[in-house]
Amino acid sequence: MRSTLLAPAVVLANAVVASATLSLSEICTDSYAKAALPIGTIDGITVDASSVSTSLVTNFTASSIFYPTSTFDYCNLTFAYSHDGVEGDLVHVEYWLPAPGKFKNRYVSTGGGGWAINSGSSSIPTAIIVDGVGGLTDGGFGSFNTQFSSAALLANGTINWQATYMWGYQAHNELATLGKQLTRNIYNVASNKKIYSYYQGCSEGGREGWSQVQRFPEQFDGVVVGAPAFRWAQQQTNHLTGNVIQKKLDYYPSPCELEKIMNLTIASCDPLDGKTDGVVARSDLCLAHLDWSTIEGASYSCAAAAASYGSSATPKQTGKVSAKAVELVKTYWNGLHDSNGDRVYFSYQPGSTFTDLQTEYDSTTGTWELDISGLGGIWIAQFIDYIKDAENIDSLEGVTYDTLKEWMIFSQAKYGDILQTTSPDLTEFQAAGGKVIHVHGEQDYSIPTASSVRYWDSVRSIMFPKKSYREGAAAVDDFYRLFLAPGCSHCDANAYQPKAVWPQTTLQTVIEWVESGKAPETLTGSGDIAEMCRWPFRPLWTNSGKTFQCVYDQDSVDSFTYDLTAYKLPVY
Ligand SMILES: *[C@@H]1O[C@H](CO)[C@@H](O)[C@H](O)[C@H]1NC(C)=O
Ligand SMILES: *[C@@H]1O[C@H](CO)[C@@H](O)[C@H](O)[C@H]1NC(C)=O
Ligand SMILES: *[C@@H]1O[C@H](CO)[C@@H](O)[C@H](O)[C@H]1NC(C)=O
Ligand SMILES: *[C@@H]1O[C@H](CO)[C@@H](O)[C@H](O)[C@H]1NC(C)=O
Ligand SMILES: [Ca+2]
Repeated sequence: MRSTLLAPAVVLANAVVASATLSLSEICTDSYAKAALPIGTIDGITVDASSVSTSLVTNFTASSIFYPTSTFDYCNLTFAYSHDGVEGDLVHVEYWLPAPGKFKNRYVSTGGGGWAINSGSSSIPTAIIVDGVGGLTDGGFGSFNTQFSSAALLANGTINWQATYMWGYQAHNELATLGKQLTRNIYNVASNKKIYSYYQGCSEGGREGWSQVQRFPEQFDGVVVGAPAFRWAQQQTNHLTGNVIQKKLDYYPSPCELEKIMNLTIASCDPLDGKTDGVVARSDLCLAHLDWSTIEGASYSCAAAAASYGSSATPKQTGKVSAKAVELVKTYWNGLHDSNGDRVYFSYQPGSTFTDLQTEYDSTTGTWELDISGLGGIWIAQFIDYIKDAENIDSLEGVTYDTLKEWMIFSQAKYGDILQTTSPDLTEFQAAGGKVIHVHGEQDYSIPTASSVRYWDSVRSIMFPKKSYREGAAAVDDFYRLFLAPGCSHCDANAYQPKAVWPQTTLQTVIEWVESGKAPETLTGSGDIAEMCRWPFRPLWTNSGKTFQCVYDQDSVDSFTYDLTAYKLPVY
């Protein structure tokens, strides 16, 4: 009797290497890692055991707006795998491991930004900070530093579908599936014990998070997404809208004239939220009540600036804000319409920087000229014109509002199932108990804030079609909460609205929601912006800026809600 009980215990003690009694340096060896590889976890991929590499990093200090500053030790474990039958395929994954004594049964995938599928060592620390294993992938694009845009086309100019699917959603699904099994093996977590899994990412990283929630409802228990670059076909192409308006109006403002308009917009709209603190917390009220008479004709002056990395020298700029500049900005904020006057897309909120309207100084002619947005241009050049490694399109000759609409419709038709990332039916994710916290800066200059509101509203109306707006909103609250961060720019605070704060402990908040059932009513900020309201509630100070409330305001909801009448098919 005794011996039969003892025997398996002994076997277990020998086989199990990891436990809280081991040190970080004991688990951070190539041989320990090799024994823990998630081999056989995913059919059709082969893990290359010889590729394993481990390195112990001590006293690493990580600091970001996305997590509290922290100094810690971790083990950097990397390995490579390939998809069987795909020629030349090699995907590198990197996992950061906390000390066994700190590990709390958590795994956290992290995403990229722009055309990168990972953020190097800047996002992944969030995992160690919550006592979990962190993961990032290179998507199979070549190396951890290779962007998807370098791998998107094959040498003969055809789309690299393998890379495109990896970018769209496949690489992240593999990263997390392998990462969870690796975590279980490394820390010897019993098979009946849950490993909580999380995701955090902003911008493209936000889109990557949604790509998983929409397709793999059981992959993550909690997801933190910021300003997602989803509704891809519209989002990428829309970066060119400002340039096409400039061409149509034949007006190319100096950066100083645009900055002056922004500064005056901020000054004029700051108090509308009930508190004059330099933050435009109610850009909806700004849109409705902006005092243009304070803007047109205002004098501006900016000193000459020397050339610096990434920007050429600019001359001293002085003048008065022109009627043409005002018309340009009004048209820009009104959003893209086709030649029938039907709405194709929407714009950024007033108060944000005019990034898509930036011009370039030509020192030979002494004039400001068209500077085509590379964010929009690269999409058209590579995915519609099939020019390998192109960074932008050469010109906007002959490009009209209708062309932009056609590019959006074509992009959605050709790449929609891979890249659009706006599937609104999250029924299975909700049923699996998943939770999402979604944050978007209200003064985002690169991804319209209304883009996130639109997706939230698509989820509400598709999942709860029989409920009223407010009942539907309450139903969505059960598993998905959207917060607009007052004054914040694109996945960041805001140099022009210094009191704006990006919420820094959102991963901790979603962990509390998942593991302790504490759903966040508001998100924690700091200083004047101590709390951030969840949509559709809106911030409002009363009592001369002394009392803060999150209020329901139908005009505000209407202001963020657009009817995209230019399309026959739904655009979620
Ligand atoms: C890490 O920092 C602490 C405190 O500054 C120091 O005592 C320790 O020696 C450092 N460890 C290593 C390995 O550098
Ligand atoms: C982790 O190790 C891999 C492989 O040696 C290396 O390429 C990568 O840069 C390392 N990551 C960090 C953050 O040091
Ligand atoms: C382009 O190159 C790929 C990879 O070599 C090949 O599979 C494909 O058939 C080529 N397509 C054309 C149109 O040449
Ligand atoms: C706009 O305001 C910032 C301070 O937020 C200031 O540094 C800048 O000079 C102003 N720009 C113009 C054109 O007045
Ligand atoms: Ca304010």
